[in-house]
Amino acid sequence: MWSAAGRAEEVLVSYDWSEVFIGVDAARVISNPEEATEGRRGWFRQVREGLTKSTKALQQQFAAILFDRFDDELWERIEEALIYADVGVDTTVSIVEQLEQAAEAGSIRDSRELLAKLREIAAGHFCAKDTRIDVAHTPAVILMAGVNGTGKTTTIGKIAWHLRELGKIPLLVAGDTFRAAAVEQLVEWGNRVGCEVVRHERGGDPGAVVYDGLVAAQARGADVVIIDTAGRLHTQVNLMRELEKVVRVIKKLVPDAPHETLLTIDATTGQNGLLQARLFKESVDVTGVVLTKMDGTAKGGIALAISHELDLPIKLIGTGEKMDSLQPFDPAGFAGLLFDDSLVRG
Ligand SMILES: Nc1nc2c(ncn2[C@@H]2O[C@H](COP(=O)(O)OP(=O)(O)O)[C@@H](O)[C@H]2O)c(=O)[nH]1
Ligand SMILES: [Mg+2]
Repeated sequence: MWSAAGRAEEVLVSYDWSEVFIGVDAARVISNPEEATEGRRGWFRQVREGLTKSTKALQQQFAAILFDRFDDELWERIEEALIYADVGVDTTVSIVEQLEQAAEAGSIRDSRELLAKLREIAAGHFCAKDTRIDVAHTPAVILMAGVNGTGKTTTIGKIAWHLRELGKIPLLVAGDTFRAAAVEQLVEWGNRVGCEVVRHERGGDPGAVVYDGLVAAQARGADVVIIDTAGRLHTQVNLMRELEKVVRVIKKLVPDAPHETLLTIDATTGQNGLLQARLFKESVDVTGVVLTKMDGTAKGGIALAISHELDLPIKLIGTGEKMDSLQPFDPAGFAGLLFDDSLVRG
């Protein structure tokens, strides 16, 4: 799907949104070819832009490092820089250990080679599971989970838009019945994308609306059902029970579903996002993470911590509030941009 190598400027990225999904026929892509080309170029530019704050912060950290000797002080400085970027202690220690071993083995001679090795090792720390989204079912069911404000509803709108572009018929289910505004927001996205939204009155039972949504999808031949859920954090236990109940309702109608349970994590919350992911993982079978608000954080390293420490693939990253501010995730491409050559001079 991707090829990414060497210096950031040389990273070759080619992708097609039909390759982001399992079960989407590339021949059905309805965007015009010029737009598709723009999309390919767009990944590199958008993710780099999204990582601007992270890169700047890392540049400052790396500027203070002298690369004249590969000694303990150097490894400590690099460790500090990675932890500062929210790569997480465990992941940082593992990466720097491998870097040290590579240096001892004589495969790193200067700062540029060190950075190239860092990119390679970091990319290898991302969870190796499939980053694609499985919609190869009729209907395919995607459950969206995550704490309030992390970007569930927005991400649903963005995914639905891409699916529509690819000729699929999405149907959205307003399972966050707790907040009236949440239902309105989903309905608005449905209007923008041009797809149906199944909703109940505010305060209703999420299980009931999910049930109705799946029945409607089957009756009307929708291809992909995307279910929004509530994310109240102050009632953690209730929230998890509610999610588990939603999953049980889904299984009654579509036994092998949900085919994807995507967890949205707000990248600006740093290590807190890691704690949230742990909690959700205990209750539901999370198949992947959508890391949102990448554009608003200097802590882009959190992507590594989440993926490595929780063994969860990051499937998408949010780089803004617009319809097309959603990007597929590529471990090598991402590591290439996070640790690009601007971190060292000369
Ligand atoms: N900058 C930025 N804002 C985002 C992104 N994703 C979501 N948002 C914004 O974050 C806020 C909360 O998003 P929402 O989808 O309502 O979160 P939910 O409560 O989990 O459904 C909204 O103002 C969104 O526009 C992103 O990738 N980047
Ligand atoms: Mg919402």
